[in-house]
Amino acid sequence: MVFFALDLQTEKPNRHMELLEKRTIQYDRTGFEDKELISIYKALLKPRLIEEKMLILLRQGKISKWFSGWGQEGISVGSALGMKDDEYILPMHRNLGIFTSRGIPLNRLFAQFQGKMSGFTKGRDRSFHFGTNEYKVVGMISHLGPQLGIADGIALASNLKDEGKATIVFTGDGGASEGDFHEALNVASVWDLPVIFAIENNAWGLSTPSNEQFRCKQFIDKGIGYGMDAFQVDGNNILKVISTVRKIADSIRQKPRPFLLEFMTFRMRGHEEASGTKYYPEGIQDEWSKKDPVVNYEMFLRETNVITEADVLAITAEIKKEIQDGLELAFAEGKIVADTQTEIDDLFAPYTQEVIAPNLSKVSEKRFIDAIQDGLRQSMQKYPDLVIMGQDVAEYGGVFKITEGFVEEFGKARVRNTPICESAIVGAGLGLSIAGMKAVVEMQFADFVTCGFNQIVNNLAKIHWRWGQNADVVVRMPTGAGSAAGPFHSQSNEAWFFHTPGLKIVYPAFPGDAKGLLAASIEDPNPVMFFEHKNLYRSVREDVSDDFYTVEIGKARTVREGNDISVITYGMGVHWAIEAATNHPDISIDIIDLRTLAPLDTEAIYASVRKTGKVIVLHEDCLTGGIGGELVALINEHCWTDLDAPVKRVGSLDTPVPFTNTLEDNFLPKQRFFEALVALNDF
Ligand SMILES: Cc1ncc(C[n+]2csc(CCOP(=O)(O)OP(=O)(O)O)c2C)c(N)n1
Repeated sequence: MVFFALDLQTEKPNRHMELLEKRTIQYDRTGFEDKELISIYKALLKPRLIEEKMLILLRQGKISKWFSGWGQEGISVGSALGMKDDEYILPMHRNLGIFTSRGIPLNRLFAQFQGKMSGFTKGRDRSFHFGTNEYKVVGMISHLGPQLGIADGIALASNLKDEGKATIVFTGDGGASEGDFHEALNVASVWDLPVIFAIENNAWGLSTPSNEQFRCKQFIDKGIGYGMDAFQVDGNNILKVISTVRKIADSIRQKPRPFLLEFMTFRMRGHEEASGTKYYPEGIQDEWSKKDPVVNYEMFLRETNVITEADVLAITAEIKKEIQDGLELAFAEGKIVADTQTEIDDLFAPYTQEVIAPNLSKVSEKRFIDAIQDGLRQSMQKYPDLVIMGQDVAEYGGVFKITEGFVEEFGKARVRNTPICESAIVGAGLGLSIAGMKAVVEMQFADFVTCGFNQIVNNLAKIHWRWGQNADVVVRMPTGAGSAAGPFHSQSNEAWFFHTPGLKIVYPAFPGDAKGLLAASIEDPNPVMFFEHKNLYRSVREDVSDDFYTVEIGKARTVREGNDISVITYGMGVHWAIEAATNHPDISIDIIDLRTLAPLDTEAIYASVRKTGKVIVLHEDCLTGGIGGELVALINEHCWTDLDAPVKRVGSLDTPVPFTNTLEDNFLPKQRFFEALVALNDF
């Protein structure tokens, strides 16, 4: 039994006293000078020694959790050394060796593990869940698979800027079961993206063995299905890993395309330390310990006289000192003191919008849809780094024809038809942002956002708060009912995102606002969900400035002044309110069009309520859990002494959106709103 080279209780004996009797990994050192072989050894040994130390600290209760990479270091270190320093690596939870090989100072790494300020997430996220542009590392979120789509975006940026850079992204064999894996590989293949999809096949996903996870014999077989080349290598052979990654990266830098790279390996310890390894068959750890990547490599270097026993001891001592120094610094650092304002401020990348006023001497009548097209086109002209991605958006012009003619003007590289892969595409949008570009992602219908939901609420929304990376992505959401399109082409789902901190939500009701707010959303470096009611596309028109301009995000607008009742609403609700005001000239209605749901213009709401004392909060979304509930709560908290009647909430029925128009009319709140208005006026 050799796999515990270290006695975790006593910290003795040192692992170097327990080398294998016989080396089991064969190395080909062609092309590697002695000097490089030694520096590889140092890089390989470092994560092992860190892990030894972490396991001790864990047992001493000094750290709370540890995900082991023991036995898989060859993959992490070899991959990092195989890539160029200015190329992105997207690691997973067992890839300590990537972080160390990229030269991240250990005190910062340990501070990150301990939730200290000099880590990378201001104590907001744990372990390897962080990224750093300085070291070109984009860490994972717990959901595993979403990493893969982000790599697509980073690689797309390389192609668009003709940089000739490769990107490598990791997944485990278990994570490869997620839909994100399929989507990301598919997109990379169709778009010829220079991504190495590295699968660490360690045969277990937590406690689930491969035969309960997938039925393919080996992952490289999947390459054929995706139309990409695939290699399988012994992940425990560091030199093989380095030379393979180098070869593939070199090739895809010259001729961009994706590769699937399957690393065969084994996870020697539990999924995380607390979960143990009882499910492993008897003897399997002993068997794999003979293939230990660190011990074998060290034996090879000693057998070939590249290093001596004395070198090993000196190198070990040097790394241990570095670890100790790093730990001392991290432990000496005080705990983070919570500051609520900082926590809230860091949700978004700092940005002060400079509103560009419309040139009113040059206007023309535009439908809602024309205005959106205008805002999008002029933004494409203004920002050469802006990319539009969506299904059928290229030559076809999108199902609503908003991007008609865009390919001719901007080319197919920037107006990209996507496969039906919402998750990978939103992820790719984030990848573009990481690489310094801007993205507009069009959902063909807002309903389909469910397939990209995770990327939006967990990646776009949280990434700035977690590690300071902005997500410069606008997701366009053709939304709403009223055209007998049934339950899956009609939903209002803004409330899902309203509940998620870190997203801006814009929802215009008029062409002029739609154009200026879309342009403003694209200018904003933060993620924006941009809702466009489909039934407004061709039904409302007004004079709109022809030149580029923006409208302030976070500012409501009083559409009509009144003194009897406030109607606080947005989107289609604004038009119902105008209709009601026209039909009831006897009721003086103050109509507030919120225009932006997040951030919310609470002052405009309160000012209206204080004026009228009677309020209807109206939205097309279902009543329960809709944004109206939140608005009512705010009004009650802040304006209760001004109220002359209970605040009324009106929304759609709490059912899915029905297809046939009699049912749909019954579902929508318009009629109930008219009745509520009269009742409230009589109150
Ligand atoms: C979407 C999602 N489902 C489940 C989990 C819980 N989980 C975390 S790691 C893991 C196993 C992953 O296995 P694999 O991808 O093979 O990587 P390994 O841990 O073996 O390196 C599971 C089930 C998760 N983090 N995310």
